[in-house]
Amino acid sequence: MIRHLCLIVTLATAALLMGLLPGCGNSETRPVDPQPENPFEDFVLGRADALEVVTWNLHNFAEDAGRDEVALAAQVIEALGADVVAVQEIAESSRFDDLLEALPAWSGVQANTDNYQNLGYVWLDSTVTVRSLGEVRPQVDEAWRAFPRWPLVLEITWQGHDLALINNHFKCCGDGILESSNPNDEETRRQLACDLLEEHIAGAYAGQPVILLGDLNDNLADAWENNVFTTFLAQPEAYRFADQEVAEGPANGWSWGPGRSHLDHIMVTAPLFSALEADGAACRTVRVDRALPNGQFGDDLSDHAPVVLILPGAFLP
Ligand SMILES: [Ca+2]
Ligand SMILES: [Ca+2]
Ligand SMILES: [Ca+2]
Repeated sequence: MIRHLCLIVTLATAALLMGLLPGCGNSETRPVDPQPENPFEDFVLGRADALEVVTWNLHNFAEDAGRDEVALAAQVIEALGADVVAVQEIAESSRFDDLLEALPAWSGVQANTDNYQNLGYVWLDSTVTVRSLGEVRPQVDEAWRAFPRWPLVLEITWQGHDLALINNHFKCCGDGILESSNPNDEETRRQLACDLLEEHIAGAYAGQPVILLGDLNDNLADAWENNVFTTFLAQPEAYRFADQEVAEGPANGWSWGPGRSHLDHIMVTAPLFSALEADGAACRTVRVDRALPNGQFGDDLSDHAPVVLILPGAFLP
C-alpha cells in the first residue's frame, strides 16, 4: 500500500541530479517565480524536540474543488509541519496522490476499505520511520456496524521511540440518545466501535504507547448515559482523551464547523501519560480556517479544522 514511496525517491533523485549539474553553460538568466505565499504559515506546530500528531477530516477530499483543495491541504500540512497527520474522507484516491506529490518532504498511505471515503496517513520522512501498516478487523459478526471503515494502524518509530497510531472515522449522525438495545442506532454503533477498539488495544498493545485518533463523530462531554466513549472514560488509569478539556471548553476551540461541535479526538494509553502531563505538551484544535477570508475554508477545503497533540520527546517511553 505504500505506493508513493518509489515516486518520491524518483523525484528526490531527479532533484539531486539537477543540483549536481549546475549552470550547463546557459548564460540567460530567467526571473524565478516567487513562491506562492502560504496563508497558513503562522500556524507552525512542528518542533524537533516534540512529536506532533494531527487528525484532520478532509471532507470528501477532493471530489468537488479540484486542484485548489489539493493545494490548500498541502499548504496546511506543510505549514503545520507536524510529524504525522491522520486524515479521513479521502474521496478521490488520485487526488491524495496529487497531495503527496505536492509535499516532497512527506510520504503517505491511503486505505481502500470503503467505497467512497477512506482513511490515510501523511508523515514527515525526516523524523518518522514506518514499521508497519495494517487494519483492525475484529472477527465478530457485528464489526461492520461498528466500522464503516476498518481502523487503519500505523506503527512508527519517531526519534527512536516506537508507538502505534490507530486512525478511524466512526459512523456519523444520530439523535444524541444511546439506545443500546437497537444495534442500528448510530450512538450504539459508535459505542460498539469503542468497545472493539478497546479490546484490540488491550490485547494487541498491552502496556504499549498507542494513540487512537480520528473523526469519532460524537461528543466526549455528553452525559454518561448517552456517552459512546464510556468504555475508555471508565478506565482513566489506562486511557485518556488528550482533548477532553477542549470538548469541555469554549466553542471556539471545537473542531467541527469549526466552532460548532467537537468531534475529532486524540486518545492516548497510559505509557504516554507522562508526556501528556509534561511542560510543552498540548492538545487543541488548530483554527487554520481563520487564515482564509469569508468562509473560503469551508467552501474550498473542509468543515473540520485539524486537531493536534504535541508530546515532548524527552518524556516519551
Ligand atoms: Ca516534531
Ligand atoms: Ca452524542
Ligand atoms: Ca440514538
